[in-house]
Amino acid sequence: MRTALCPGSFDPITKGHLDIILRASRLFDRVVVLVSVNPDKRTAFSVEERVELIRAVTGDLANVEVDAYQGLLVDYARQVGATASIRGLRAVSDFEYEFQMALANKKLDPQLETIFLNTNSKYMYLSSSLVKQIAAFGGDIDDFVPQAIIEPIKQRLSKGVS
Ligand code: COD
Repeated sequence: MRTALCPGSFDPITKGHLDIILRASRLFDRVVVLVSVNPDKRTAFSVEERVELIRAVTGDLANVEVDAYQGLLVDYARQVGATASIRGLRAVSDFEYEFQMALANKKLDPQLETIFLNTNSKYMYLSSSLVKQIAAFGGDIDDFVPQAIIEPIKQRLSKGVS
């Protein structure tokens, strides 16, 4: 059985993330969406909230699981027998960061491959930060996050982004 990870902050999950998860689920037998710690980001949603939001929109994908982990990605990958980490690439601006991370992970564990899926052109501009900013100012996020989580996100962020 081939297992892949879709790691990220998912603060919160967007339609861009979901598109990558969906496509990964067609390529691998089992996909674990992993809420991980990015030390460079201060998150608005707790780990539990992010996991819950992802579960709410991936429940219909039979081979997709959601988990959270506080350590190194390579350690989690070994624990669950994952052979690939799937990352989404939006624009050239993503590349340097993604490339650095892929090379570091390869150094830490040569068995773990990083696979890049290009963004769906519909979601090229989309990021969690954009969603948080628009929702915090009462804007319409319907085009940016899946239907099932629009209200929870709006309610949570209407009091302002931390
Ligand atoms: N279209 C397509 N892909 C997208 C879109 C979009 N609109 N928006 C985001 N994505 C992609 C991102 O490019 C990324 O690949 C993925 O979705 C998740 O994005 P984020 O922003 O939620 O996640 P990041 O980049 O903050 O995740 C970084 C990790 C948390 C995975 C990283 O810091 C990590 O692995 N942490 C664990 C500790 C570790 O092992 N560190 C060493 C790494 S070298």
